[in-house]
Amino acid sequence: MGSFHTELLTSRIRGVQVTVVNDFVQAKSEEVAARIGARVVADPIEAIKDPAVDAVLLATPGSTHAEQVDACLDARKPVLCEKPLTTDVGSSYAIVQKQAALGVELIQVGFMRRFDAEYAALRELIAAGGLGSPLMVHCTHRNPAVPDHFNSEFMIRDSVVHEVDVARFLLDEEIVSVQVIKGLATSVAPAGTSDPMLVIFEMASGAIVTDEISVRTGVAYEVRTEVVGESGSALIGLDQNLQVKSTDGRWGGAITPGFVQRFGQAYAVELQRWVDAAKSGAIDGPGAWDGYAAVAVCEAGVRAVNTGAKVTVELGERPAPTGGHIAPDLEGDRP
Ligand code: ISE
Repeated sequence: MGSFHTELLTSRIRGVQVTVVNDFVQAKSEEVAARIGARVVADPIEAIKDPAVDAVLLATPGSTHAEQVDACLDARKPVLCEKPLTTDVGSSYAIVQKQAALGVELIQVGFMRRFDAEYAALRELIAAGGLGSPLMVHCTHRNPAVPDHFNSEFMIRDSVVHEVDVARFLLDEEIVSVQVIKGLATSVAPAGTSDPMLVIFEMASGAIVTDEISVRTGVAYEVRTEVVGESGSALIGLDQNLQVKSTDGRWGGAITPGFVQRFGQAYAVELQRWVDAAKSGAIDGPGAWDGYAAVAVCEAGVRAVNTGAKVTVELGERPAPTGGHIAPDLEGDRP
């Protein structure tokens, strides 16, 4: 993801220059830096503190996020942190509190689906009352293939986390409990991995969200969401690419192979808006609280997988929004 974002920042995003690259695989950072004319800084905290860095994009392993996001707060630099915010609820909440105490909003979490045109339109429709009160949301999340380390727990933390954020984004309320139903596993899943699973969220209003998560279908990247309201329903993610009808009497269309093809444009919108906001020391997207809530729901989801029980989501108190900005130390000669 780091080199994917670097590529995007360099080729498609206006008003930004990648000045410093860090990766725990040194050869990788050297290769990426050489391609885009950036400098390698071998230590991640030094890279964050580097004077040539005004804002930080973290696509490092989740287990390093707590320390690195903390360093961004200390340096008062806007940070776009790929999910998860951190790998445990305690450190995520500590970050929420630290940011609130600083009176700023510097942390954005990389839930790119919020920047997808279909998800944005669906949220607007719901907010405008176009479906009446939402009662149910049905999500389908299918990946064609994943590596073997994708066990049931990883499927919750890495894949279902997207529907956690989608549910909160679309319905604008918190998830209060999680339940996971494991059925018959596909024969291609490693022993002990429940693939597919049906995950059920209960929202604060009582609305229900279902999520079918399947990560080894061997077919395509399929992400669909249907919202059922009191006065209508709406569906996105039909994957209607080019449809072809030919003289041999056949018709068909291309399927979407992966998340880059499905959400590539959403990533570009996410990065452009983040860069624009970072110039005034702000964010423009899901913040630290959203990242923390997602970690808390996934934690409950993992307990639900392991126990078979319906698990309540416990959230700490939400700090009042500060809306504080930090004027970044932009040098005039950089874009
Ligand atoms: C991956 O990390 C993603 O973010 C993809 O969007 C998701 O479909 C996949 O399941 C995750 O592993």
